[in-house]
Order: sequence, then structure tokens, then C-alpha cells
Amino acid sequence: MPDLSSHGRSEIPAVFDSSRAALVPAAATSDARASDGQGSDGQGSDGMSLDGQGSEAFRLYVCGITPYDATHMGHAATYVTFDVLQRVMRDAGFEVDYAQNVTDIDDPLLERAERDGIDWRELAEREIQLFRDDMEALAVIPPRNYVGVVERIDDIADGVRALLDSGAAYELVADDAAQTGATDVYLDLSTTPDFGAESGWTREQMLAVFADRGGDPDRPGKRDVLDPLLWRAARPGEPSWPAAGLADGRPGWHIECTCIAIESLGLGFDVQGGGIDLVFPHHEMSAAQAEALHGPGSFAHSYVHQEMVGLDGAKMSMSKGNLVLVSKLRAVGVDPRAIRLVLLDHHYRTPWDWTDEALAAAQARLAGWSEGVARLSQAQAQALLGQVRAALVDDLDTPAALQAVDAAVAAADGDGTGSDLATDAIDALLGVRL
Ligand code: 5CA
Ligand code: ZN
Repeated sequence: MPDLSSHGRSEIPAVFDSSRAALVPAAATSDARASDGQGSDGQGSDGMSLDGQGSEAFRLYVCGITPYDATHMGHAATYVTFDVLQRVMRDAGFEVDYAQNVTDIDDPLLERAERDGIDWRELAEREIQLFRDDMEALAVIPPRNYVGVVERIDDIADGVRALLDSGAAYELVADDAAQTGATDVYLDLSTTPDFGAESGWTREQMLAVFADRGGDPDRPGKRDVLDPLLWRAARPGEPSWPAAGLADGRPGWHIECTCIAIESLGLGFDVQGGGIDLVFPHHEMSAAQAEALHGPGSFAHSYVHQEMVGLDGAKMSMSKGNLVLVSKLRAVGVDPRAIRLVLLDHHYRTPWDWTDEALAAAQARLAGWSEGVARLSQAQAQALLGQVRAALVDDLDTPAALQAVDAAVAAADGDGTGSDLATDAIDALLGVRL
């Protein structure tokens, strides 16, 4: 039984429960091509493993980018991990209902736009386009729902108002806009008894990172220092939206994912994903708010978190600026398939540092695969398909899947009759088209 969950109240994603489907490789099929993401329903119509056929869709929400800078290898690792998860689920015959947000209004975006003297909308639009181009180059199948916060302000405001009406939220006069009497809105965590269950963190652990991760523990008047901001009344010069019953303003960070996930996928979806830096406060708060709105069990059943990718020993991050950018490497002619192979060569639950040596090794690997796959026999390709599937259903063991391809091409001594099958399998499951 694969365990894709590094955190969360349920250790095994619901979709892997035997009651729903056993995600095990079926007997090798004659055609490994999974749905290509271009509107097919992914139901294994071309002879895939059919364990999930006829089941409910697998509902996946992954926290998207804050578009104020270009995609770095940490972002890329996160979205490639969930791309592999989507491919594995499609291979197993599930329809995948995949939603991802874009945090296209938030403090870091406004600060960067101010620093660079450009309109925040223009900055967001530019970086979203660059992200999409990077993802396309990396062969990431796009989510079915790709939703910007600014497209959902009304829904989010409805959620905030409902929390106020039920007594789960409270208002605080906005300090630096006091002249207007406008009020911010905070969640009252004391009304959410399950708070802490998603991360399993102690209060001390939470307090240690809250301020660094977008929280405002020092805001005077909060009932609990950890209470998260739900709605921020406009300060002078800040963008804002009118919302009945609330001050003109904009949503806080966590409530956007609460509302966008539920609106896109419905209540009680299968997996929420993102980098491991989102375990607390982001995923914890998103869930607390969902439970305050809709009751227990209304948010993600499981969580999957990508470990952090670093550079020279420090987490790669836009705020630190220690970045290796997908677009920069593409611009100097690096094959995006080699970038993808570097990412896949690391298990999602292991932290790692990007190195130029790893990229060089991936380029050599890609060349070896491209040459060797043409010599595979049908039987060798069938065996390889089974090995890649077995590796991926074992907690998305992408490094083992790559090693299976290495071994197959090293041993390839056939008549080439398995070349097409192997090429399709590597494309469908690993997203690398040879
Ligand atoms: N917009 C929010 C999520 S709602 C956000 O965290 N945006 S982000 O641009 O900062 O990060 C986008 C995704 O990349 C998140 O899932 C985040 O956890 C992940 N991520 C960021 N840095 C790294 C890193 N160094 N390694 C792995 N994943 C990372
Ligand atoms: Zn999010």
C-alpha cells in the first residue's frame, strides 16, 4: 500500500483505500499511453490499468504560485511531483479533478510591484505566463481548474461573512486606517476544536514560524496571537474590492485556498498538496476555516508535501533570491527534459540541493535513454512498464523508476520491437518524451 502522506490526520490518501481501488499495476498492457491531458476523461480507454474505472474522480488541490518572480527549481519540483501523481492516478484509470490557485493578490506581489515601479496586475500577468510556459516546457499536465484569487473575490468574501455570522470570526479596527473605522476580520481559532490536527504541531512549533510565514502575531487586539487574517481592509494606496457587509478590502492568504478548493472540488476532497513549508500555517489554517464553515471532514482527507529544494545548503526562495530559474536554463538552451529528470531523480519526501553536476548527469542520462530505448525488445519493454508502474505506486518512488529505465536501456539487446511501448510508457508515466 503506497503511503503518499507525510503529514495529516490520515496517513493513507483515501484514494488508496482498498474500498475505493487498489492502486497496483495491472498485468502489462499493450499500450502504456495515459490520457494526454487535452480534455480526455482519463478513464483508461486505451488499455491502461483499469482499477479505478467507474470510480469517483480523484480530487486534488495543489497550492499554486504567488506570481511575483519566476519559477525556480523548488516550485518546479513541487508541480512535477503532483504531475507524476496525476499521471499515476490516470494510469490507474481514475479521472483526476485537479485544481490549483494563483495567489495573484498578496503582500509580496504588491511589494515587488512597488519596488519595480510596475502595476501589480501587470507583474502578476507576466509571471503567470512565464510559469505556464515553464510548466509546459517541463511537460506538466495543466490542472483542470486554474483559479486566480482576483476571479473569486466574491466567493471568498461570502466565506468571510459566513464566518462572521456564525461567530467563528471577529472584526478588528484596522490600525493604520483608523481614521476610516474600517475593520479587518480574523478567524477565532478557539472556535475550531480540530485546529492542529493537520500538522500535528505543538503550539511552540507554530509560534516559532508563524511570523516568518506571513502571520502577524504582534497585531494588537487579536484574541489569540495565531488567529489568521481573513479579510484585510484597504490601506491607502492598496488595491481593494467592495464586499457587502465587509470593509472594502482583500482576502487574507489562507481563506483563498479554503474557498477556491471547495468551490472547485467540492467538500471532502482527496488530497491537498504543496511544498512542506505550507504544512503550517497555510494548510492548517485553510482546513480550520473549512471546518468552521462546513463542519468536520469538509476539507482535504490527506496531505502530500514536497520537501524543500535548496541551493548551497539554503532553501531556494524568492525572498532570499538564491534561485535557479527554469526559464533561465531554458533560455540558454538546456533541454527541459533534462531539468525534469533532475527533479524526478529525487524522492518528494527527501530534501535536496540543486547542482550543475546533477544537471549534467541528467543530460547524459537523457542521451543514453534516447539511444538505448530503440534496442528494446517487446518483452523488455513490457517488463520495464511493469517496473516503472511498481516504482511509482510505491509512494511515488521516481528515483527507482528512473533506475528501472537505466537498467533496461543498459541491457537493451533486442530487435527494437519494444521501442514504441517503452517510449510511450516513459512519456505517459514520467512525462519525458524521448
Ligand atoms: N501561493 C502560495 C500557496 S497558496 C505559495 O506558497 N506560493 S509560492 O510561490 O511561494 O510557492 C509555490 C509552491 O512552491 C508552494 O507549493 C510552495 O510550497 C512550493 N515551494 C516554494 N519553495 C520551494 C522549495 N524551495 N522547494 C520545494 N517547493 C517549494
Ligand atoms: Zn494555498
